Amino acid sequence: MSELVNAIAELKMAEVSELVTQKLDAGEDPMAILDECRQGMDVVGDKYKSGTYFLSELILSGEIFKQAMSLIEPKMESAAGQGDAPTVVLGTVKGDIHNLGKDIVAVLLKGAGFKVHDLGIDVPPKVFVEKIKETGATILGMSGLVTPSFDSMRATVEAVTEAGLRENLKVVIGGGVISEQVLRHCGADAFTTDGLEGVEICKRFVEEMK
Ligand code: B12
Repeated sequence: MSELVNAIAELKMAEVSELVTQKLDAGEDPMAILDECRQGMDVVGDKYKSGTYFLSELILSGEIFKQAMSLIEPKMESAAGQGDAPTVVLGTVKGDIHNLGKDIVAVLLKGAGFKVHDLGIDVPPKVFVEKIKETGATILGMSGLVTPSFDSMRATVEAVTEAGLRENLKVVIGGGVISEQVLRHCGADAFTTDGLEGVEICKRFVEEMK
Protein backbone atom coordinates (compact mmCIF):
# COMPACT_ATOMS: atom_id res chain seq x y z
CA MET A 1 0.00 0.00 0.00
CA SER A 2 1.47 3.39 -0.95
CA GLU A 3 1.94 6.13 1.64
CA LEU A 4 -1.00 8.08 0.21
CA VAL A 5 -3.35 5.09 0.06
CA ASN A 6 -2.40 4.32 3.64
CA ALA A 7 -2.89 7.93 4.82
CA ILE A 8 -6.43 7.94 3.39
CA ALA A 9 -7.18 4.49 4.79
CA GLU A 10 -6.00 5.72 8.21
CA LEU A 11 -7.99 8.98 7.84
CA LYS A 12 -4.95 11.23 8.30
CA MET A 13 -6.28 14.42 6.76
CA ALA A 14 -3.19 16.64 7.14
CA GLU A 15 -0.89 13.90 5.86
CA VAL A 16 -3.10 13.33 2.82
CA SER A 17 -2.99 17.01 1.86
CA GLU A 18 0.76 17.10 2.37
CA LEU A 19 1.38 14.00 0.24
CA VAL A 20 -0.94 15.16 -2.56
CA THR A 21 0.76 18.57 -2.64
CA GLN A 22 4.21 16.94 -2.72
CA LYS A 23 3.19 14.66 -5.58
CA LEU A 24 1.65 17.48 -7.59
CA ASP A 25 4.71 19.65 -7.03
CA ALA A 26 6.89 16.76 -8.20
CA GLY A 27 4.92 16.73 -11.45
CA GLU A 28 3.12 13.41 -10.93
CA ASP A 29 0.12 12.70 -13.13
CA PRO A 30 -2.98 14.09 -11.37
CA MET A 31 -5.01 11.09 -12.55
CA ALA A 32 -2.54 8.69 -10.97
CA ILE A 33 -2.76 10.63 -7.69
CA LEU A 34 -6.54 10.54 -7.92
CA ASP A 35 -6.39 6.81 -8.46
CA GLU A 36 -4.37 6.37 -5.28
CA CYS A 37 -6.97 8.42 -3.38
CA ARG A 38 -9.66 6.20 -4.82
CA GLN A 39 -7.77 3.09 -3.66
CA GLY A 40 -7.62 4.60 -0.20
CA MET A 41 -11.39 5.09 -0.27
CA ASP A 42 -11.82 1.44 -1.23
CA VAL A 43 -9.87 0.44 1.87
CA VAL A 44 -12.10 2.74 3.97
CA GLY A 45 -15.14 1.06 2.37
CA ASP A 46 -13.78 -2.38 3.24
CA LYS A 47 -13.12 -1.32 6.83
CA TYR A 48 -16.68 -0.01 7.06
CA LYS A 49 -18.03 -3.24 5.66
CA SER A 50 -16.06 -5.33 8.13
CA GLY A 51 -17.18 -3.21 11.08
CA THR A 52 -13.74 -1.66 11.82
CA TYR A 53 -15.02 1.77 10.77
CA PHE A 54 -18.45 3.28 11.37
CA LEU A 55 -20.50 5.96 9.62
CA SER A 56 -18.50 8.77 11.25
CA GLU A 57 -15.30 7.43 9.65
CA LEU A 58 -17.08 7.11 6.30
CA ILE A 59 -18.13 10.76 6.55
CA LEU A 60 -14.61 11.83 7.51
CA SER A 61 -13.15 9.91 4.56
CA GLY A 62 -15.50 11.87 2.28
CA GLU A 63 -14.18 15.15 3.70
CA ILE A 64 -10.57 14.03 3.29
CA PHE A 65 -11.24 13.01 -0.30
CA LYS A 66 -12.91 16.36 -1.02
CA GLN A 67 -9.90 18.20 0.34
CA ALA A 68 -7.54 16.11 -1.78
CA MET A 69 -9.76 16.74 -4.81
CA SER A 70 -9.63 20.50 -4.27
CA LEU A 71 -5.86 20.25 -4.75
CA ILE A 72 -5.98 17.81 -7.68
CA GLU A 73 -8.93 19.27 -9.62
CA PRO A 74 -7.23 22.41 -10.98
CA LYS A 75 -4.61 20.18 -12.60
CA MET A 76 -7.11 17.71 -13.95
CA GLU A 77 -9.09 19.69 -16.48
CA SER A 78 -6.44 19.48 -19.14
CA ALA A 79 -5.72 15.81 -18.37
CA ALA A 80 -8.67 14.60 -20.43
CA GLY A 81 -7.75 16.82 -23.39
CA GLN A 82 -9.84 19.32 -25.28
CA GLY A 83 -12.38 18.79 -28.02
CA ASP A 84 -15.83 19.51 -29.34
CA ALA A 85 -18.60 17.38 -28.01
CA PRO A 86 -22.32 17.48 -27.21
CA THR A 87 -24.35 17.81 -24.04
CA VAL A 88 -24.31 15.36 -21.16
CA VAL A 89 -26.93 15.32 -18.42
CA LEU A 90 -25.30 13.90 -15.30
CA GLY A 91 -26.49 13.05 -11.82
CA THR A 92 -26.42 10.65 -8.89
CA VAL A 93 -29.67 8.72 -8.99
CA LYS A 94 -32.56 8.80 -6.56
CA GLY A 95 -31.83 7.28 -3.16
CA ASP A 96 -28.09 7.83 -3.44
CA ILE A 97 -26.15 10.75 -2.01
CA HIS A 98 -22.59 9.83 -3.04
CA ASN A 99 -21.28 12.70 -5.16
CA LEU A 100 -17.48 12.52 -5.16
CA GLY A 101 -17.15 10.23 -8.19
CA LYS A 102 -19.83 12.07 -10.14
CA ASP A 103 -18.13 15.40 -9.49
CA ILE A 104 -14.86 14.02 -10.86
CA VAL A 105 -16.59 12.78 -14.00
CA ALA A 106 -18.16 16.22 -14.47
CA VAL A 107 -14.73 17.86 -14.36
CA LEU A 108 -13.22 15.29 -16.73
CA LEU A 109 -16.07 15.61 -19.22
CA LYS A 110 -15.88 19.39 -19.20
CA GLY A 111 -12.12 19.10 -19.71
CA ALA A 112 -12.82 16.94 -22.77
CA GLY A 113 -15.07 19.63 -24.21
CA PHE A 114 -18.49 18.24 -23.23
CA LYS A 115 -21.21 20.54 -22.01
CA VAL A 116 -22.28 19.09 -18.67
CA HIS A 117 -25.53 19.67 -16.80
CA ASP A 118 -24.91 18.26 -13.34
CA LEU A 119 -28.20 17.69 -11.51
CA GLY A 120 -26.53 16.80 -8.22
CA ILE A 121 -27.50 13.91 -5.97
CA ASP A 122 -30.67 11.94 -5.21
CA VAL A 123 -32.08 12.85 -8.62
CA PRO A 124 -35.54 11.40 -9.43
CA PRO A 125 -36.18 9.97 -12.93
CA LYS A 126 -38.51 12.79 -13.94
CA VAL A 127 -35.90 15.44 -13.22
CA PHE A 128 -33.46 13.64 -15.55
CA VAL A 129 -36.21 13.46 -18.19
CA GLU A 130 -37.03 17.17 -17.91
CA LYS A 131 -33.39 18.20 -18.19
CA ILE A 132 -32.78 16.00 -21.22
CA LYS A 133 -35.84 17.54 -22.91
CA GLU A 134 -34.78 21.07 -21.98
CA THR A 135 -31.17 20.74 -23.11
CA GLY A 136 -31.52 18.30 -26.00
CA ALA A 137 -28.76 16.22 -24.40
CA THR A 138 -27.68 13.13 -26.31
CA ILE A 139 -25.83 11.51 -23.41
CA LEU A 140 -27.16 10.62 -19.97
CA GLY A 141 -24.66 9.78 -17.24
CA MET A 142 -25.90 8.29 -14.01
CA SER A 143 -23.82 7.67 -10.92
CA GLY A 144 -24.72 5.15 -8.22
CA LEU A 145 -22.80 3.61 -5.34
CA VAL A 146 -25.43 1.85 -3.26
CA THR A 147 -27.44 -1.21 -4.27
CA PRO A 148 -30.83 0.60 -4.33
CA SER A 149 -29.42 2.91 -7.00
CA PHE A 150 -29.60 0.04 -9.51
CA ASP A 151 -33.40 0.17 -9.46
CA SER A 152 -33.34 3.98 -9.70
CA MET A 153 -31.14 3.72 -12.79
CA ARG A 154 -33.55 1.25 -14.30
CA ALA A 155 -36.52 3.51 -13.45
CA THR A 156 -34.73 6.44 -15.06
CA VAL A 157 -34.04 4.52 -18.27
CA GLU A 158 -37.73 3.49 -18.30
CA ALA A 159 -38.87 7.08 -17.76
CA VAL A 160 -36.62 8.30 -20.56
CA THR A 161 -38.00 5.59 -22.85
CA GLU A 162 -41.61 6.44 -21.94
CA ALA A 163 -40.90 10.09 -22.73
CA GLY A 164 -39.82 9.01 -26.23
CA LEU A 165 -36.23 10.18 -25.68
CA ARG A 166 -34.35 6.89 -25.61
CA GLU A 167 -33.74 6.53 -29.34
CA ASN A 168 -31.51 9.60 -29.56
CA LEU A 169 -29.87 9.11 -26.20
CA LYS A 170 -26.84 7.11 -25.09
CA VAL A 171 -26.77 6.09 -21.45
CA VAL A 172 -23.64 5.46 -19.39
CA ILE A 173 -23.68 4.43 -15.74
CA GLY A 174 -20.81 4.59 -13.29
CA GLY A 175 -19.77 4.10 -9.69
CA GLY A 176 -17.62 1.72 -7.66
CA VAL A 177 -20.29 -0.98 -7.40
CA ILE A 178 -21.47 -0.89 -11.02
CA SER A 179 -21.01 -4.05 -13.09
CA GLU A 180 -22.07 -5.73 -16.31
CA GLN A 181 -24.99 -7.21 -14.37
CA VAL A 182 -26.19 -3.75 -13.31
CA LEU A 183 -25.83 -2.59 -16.90
CA ARG A 184 -28.16 -5.38 -18.04
CA HIS A 185 -30.55 -4.74 -15.14
CA CYS A 186 -31.08 -1.10 -15.99
CA GLY A 187 -30.76 -1.19 -19.77
CA ALA A 188 -27.95 1.35 -20.14
CA ASP A 189 -25.55 1.33 -23.08
CA ALA A 190 -22.26 1.26 -21.18
CA PHE A 191 -20.85 1.14 -17.67
CA THR A 192 -17.59 1.97 -15.98
CA THR A 193 -15.92 2.16 -12.61
CA ASP A 194 -13.37 4.66 -13.86
CA GLY A 195 -13.91 8.32 -14.68
CA LEU A 196 -11.40 8.57 -17.52
CA GLU A 197 -12.85 5.48 -19.15
CA GLY A 198 -16.23 7.21 -18.79
CA VAL A 199 -14.92 10.08 -20.90
CA GLU A 200 -13.67 7.61 -23.53
CA ILE A 201 -17.12 5.98 -23.56
CA CYS A 202 -18.78 9.35 -24.14
CA LYS A 203 -16.36 10.12 -26.96
CA ARG A 204 -17.22 6.74 -28.49
CA PHE A 205 -20.93 7.57 -28.16
CA VAL A 206 -20.33 10.77 -30.12
CA GLU A 207 -18.67 8.79 -32.92
CA GLU A 208 -21.49 6.25 -32.97
CA MET A 209 -24.17 8.96 -33.14
CA LYS A 210 -22.55 10.73 -36.11
C1 B12 B 1 -17.21 8.21 1.05
C2 B12 B 1 -18.34 7.24 1.17
C3 B12 B 1 -19.53 7.71 1.71
C4 B12 B 1 -19.78 9.19 2.03
C5 B12 B 1 -20.05 9.92 0.70
C6 B12 B 1 -19.59 11.36 0.72
C7 B12 B 1 -19.90 12.04 -0.59
N1 B12 B 1 -19.99 13.35 -0.49
O1 B12 B 1 -20.01 11.43 -1.67
C8 B12 B 1 -21.04 9.12 2.97
C9 B12 B 1 -20.58 9.09 4.41
C10 B12 B 1 -22.07 10.23 2.80
C11 B12 B 1 -21.59 7.73 2.62
C12 B12 B 1 -22.87 7.35 2.94
C13 B12 B 1 -23.33 6.04 2.77
N2 B12 B 1 -22.66 4.99 2.32
CO1 B12 B 1 -20.94 5.15 1.45
N3 B12 B 1 -19.19 5.02 0.88
C14 B12 B 1 -18.20 5.88 0.74
C15 B12 B 1 -16.93 5.19 0.18
C16 B12 B 1 -15.95 4.91 1.33
C17 B12 B 1 -16.17 5.93 -0.91
C18 B12 B 1 -17.03 6.38 -2.13
C19 B12 B 1 -16.22 7.34 -2.97
O2 B12 B 1 -16.46 8.53 -2.93
N4 B12 B 1 -15.19 6.80 -3.69
C20 B12 B 1 -14.28 7.63 -4.49
C21 B12 B 1 -14.90 7.96 -5.87
C22 B12 B 1 -13.95 8.83 -6.66
O3 B12 B 1 -15.06 6.75 -6.55
P1 B12 B 1 -16.41 6.41 -7.36
O4 B12 B 1 -17.58 6.98 -6.74
O5 B12 B 1 -16.38 4.95 -7.65
O6 B12 B 1 -16.22 7.21 -8.76
C23 B12 B 1 -15.31 6.87 -9.79
C24 B12 B 1 -15.87 5.88 -10.81
O7 B12 B 1 -16.73 4.92 -10.26
C25 B12 B 1 -16.49 6.73 -11.87
N5 B12 B 1 -17.89 7.15 -11.75
C26 B12 B 1 -18.65 7.41 -10.66
N6 B12 B 1 -19.86 7.83 -11.03
C27 B12 B 1 -19.89 7.87 -12.37
C28 B12 B 1 -20.89 8.26 -13.26
C29 B12 B 1 -20.65 8.20 -14.63
C30 B12 B 1 -21.70 8.63 -15.58
C31 B12 B 1 -19.38 7.75 -15.11
C32 B12 B 1 -19.12 7.70 -16.56
C33 B12 B 1 -18.39 7.36 -14.22
C34 B12 B 1 -18.64 7.44 -12.86
O8 B12 B 1 -15.66 7.88 -11.88
C35 B12 B 1 -15.10 8.16 -10.61
C36 B12 B 1 -13.65 8.53 -10.81
O9 B12 B 1 -12.90 7.46 -11.33
C37 B12 B 1 -17.54 3.88 -0.44
C38 B12 B 1 -16.60 2.70 -0.56
C39 B12 B 1 -16.15 2.42 -1.99
N7 B12 B 1 -15.33 1.43 -2.11
O10 B12 B 1 -16.59 3.06 -2.95
C40 B12 B 1 -18.73 3.64 0.50
C41 B12 B 1 -19.98 2.85 0.04
C42 B12 B 1 -20.33 3.23 -1.39
N8 B12 B 1 -21.03 3.32 0.94
C43 B12 B 1 -21.79 2.37 1.31
C44 B12 B 1 -22.90 2.54 2.18
C45 B12 B 1 -23.61 1.28 2.64
C46 B12 B 1 -23.31 3.82 2.58
C47 B12 B 1 -24.54 4.17 3.46
C48 B12 B 1 -25.82 3.34 3.16
C49 B12 B 1 -24.12 4.04 4.93
C50 B12 B 1 -25.24 4.26 5.96
N9 B12 B 1 -25.41 3.25 6.78
O11 B12 B 1 -25.88 5.26 5.98
C51 B12 B 1 -24.74 5.66 3.12
C52 B12 B 1 -25.59 5.82 1.86
C53 B12 B 1 -26.48 6.95 1.87
C54 B12 B 1 -27.19 7.04 0.53
N10 B12 B 1 -28.48 6.84 0.52
O12 B12 B 1 -26.57 7.28 -0.49
C55 B12 B 1 -21.42 1.04 0.67
C56 B12 B 1 -22.41 0.65 -0.45
C57 B12 B 1 -22.69 -0.83 -0.44
C58 B12 B 1 -23.82 -1.18 -1.39
N11 B12 B 1 -23.50 -2.02 -2.35
O13 B12 B 1 -24.92 -0.74 -1.24
C59 B12 B 1 -19.97 1.27 0.26
C60 B12 B 1 -19.50 0.47 -0.99
C61 B12 B 1 -19.06 0.90 1.49
C62 B12 B 1 -19.07 -0.60 1.78
N12 B12 B 1 -18.08 -1.35 1.30
O14 B12 B 1 -19.96 -1.07 2.45
N13 B12 B 1 -20.68 6.97 2.00
